[in-house]
Parts: sequence; C-alpha cells; structure tokens
Amino acid sequence: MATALVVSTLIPSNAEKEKCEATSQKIVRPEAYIKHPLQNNDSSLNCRWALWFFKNDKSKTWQANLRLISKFDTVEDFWALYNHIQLSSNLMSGCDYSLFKDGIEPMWEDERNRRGGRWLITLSKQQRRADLDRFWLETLLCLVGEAFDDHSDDVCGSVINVRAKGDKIAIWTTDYENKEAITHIGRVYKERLGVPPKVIIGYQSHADTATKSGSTTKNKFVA
Ligand code: MGP
Repeated sequence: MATALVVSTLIPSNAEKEKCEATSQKIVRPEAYIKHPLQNNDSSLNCRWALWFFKNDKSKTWQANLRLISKFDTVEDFWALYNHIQLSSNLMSGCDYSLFKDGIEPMWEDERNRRGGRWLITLSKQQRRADLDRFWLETLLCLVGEAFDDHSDDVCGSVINVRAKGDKIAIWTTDYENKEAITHIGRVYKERLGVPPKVIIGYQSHADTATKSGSTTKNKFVA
C-alpha cells in the first residue's frame, strides 16, 4: 500500500507543541486493516472468484445439483472460506467443488466454456490419501494467484470430482484452439503440482467430453 494514513490528535498550543505533535501522531498502516485484493489480469472481469459445490442427487438434474457456496475477492476471504469448508478427501463420492471466475458458471454451457476445455489430472484411488487435498489447494492457489502470467486470462476455473472410481482435478480454459495459452498453462500447472515429467497429462475439449461414447476422451494437447 502506497501511503500511510496519519491520524493526529488535538494538541494544546504551548512550548512543547512540536515535540508533542511528533509523539502524539499515530501512524496507521493500511496493511493493518485493509484486506489484500486478489489480482486479475482479465479486464473484462473483476478479481472476484466463486466457489461452487455439487452433490449428486439422482432425483434432480445435473444443473439443479450445483450450488454456489460463496464469492471472495481478497486473500483473507479466500483463506477464511478454505479453512471453513470440508477437505475434498472428506467429501462423499459424487461431490465436486468448482472455483470459477465470478460471472462464469462451472458448466460446459457457459459462453466462456462452450469452446473451451480442461487440463485433466486423474488420480489413482491411493492418491486420495497422498495427493488429493494438496493438489486441490495448489490448483486453487494457481488460480487465485494468477500463476499463468498473461495466459491466466484464458483460465475459467477449476473443478475437483470426488469419485469412487478415481478422483479428478481439472483446470478449465476458455478456448481449446488457443495452443499457446493451453501449453503454457499445462506446463506451469504440471510443475506446480510436482507431477513427474514422465507422467503425461492431457487437455480435452468440453465438446469432446460432452459427446464421448467410451470412458476416455481424446487429448487435444499433452504436457
Ligand atoms: P462428471 O461429473 O464430469 O464426471 O460428469 P464423472 O461423474 O466422473 O463421470 P464420467 O462420465 O466422466 O465418467 C458426469 C455427468 O455429469 C456427465 O456425463 C453429464 O451428464 C453431467 N455433466 C457434467 N458436467 C461437467 C456437465 C456440464 O457442464 N453440463 C451439463 N449439462 N452436464 C454436465
């Protein structure tokens, strides 16, 4: 924060005025009480993020099972929310968390996701205990910390799927044809998670995921 606020108290006029003024002025640093805003390079959206929760209730449609939990736009409010909610590894199978830029719904149908795709991290069952929570936290920090430089603009959000068959974490980007942004994001993301170089992660378009017939979707990019 650039300038410190100076709060002065009324000083009686006397010989010691100057000395008194110096000692009675309190320097109040804005850092002490102003929360730290999250950065966002994207000029079309502000720096606010929204956390969503999905609970699988088979009597409802997919969209009806999706609920907004809360929005935040400061470092402090991010941690307050993160510390308040259940760790992913404690969620029931079938549940998701999604963190998306405010204004983008965590679904394929949103205008900013329609032509997009995702970097997908698939985890083995053993990784739920070893890696799931720290991978998800690192993913969140990549997003709110704008870890992908100028290409952070292409990021829409991230999703964690807690599933009995194996958990998944993904970063969703807005344009599956933006090779430069996608490859940069994939490279940085893999590094940040500490995924070994020999382990290959794939990027798939939502269009392919939504229309897939088998259990796998073809990769448009790999990292
Ligand atoms: P899922 O929850 O992403 O993965 O999609 P899961 O449960 O591991 O299943 P799998 O098919 O990947 O093995 C499960 C189903 O939820 C999809 O087949 C869709 O029917 C529905 N679904 C998921 N997403 C992300 C969307 C979405 O964005 N929009 C709509 N309309 N349905 C979705």
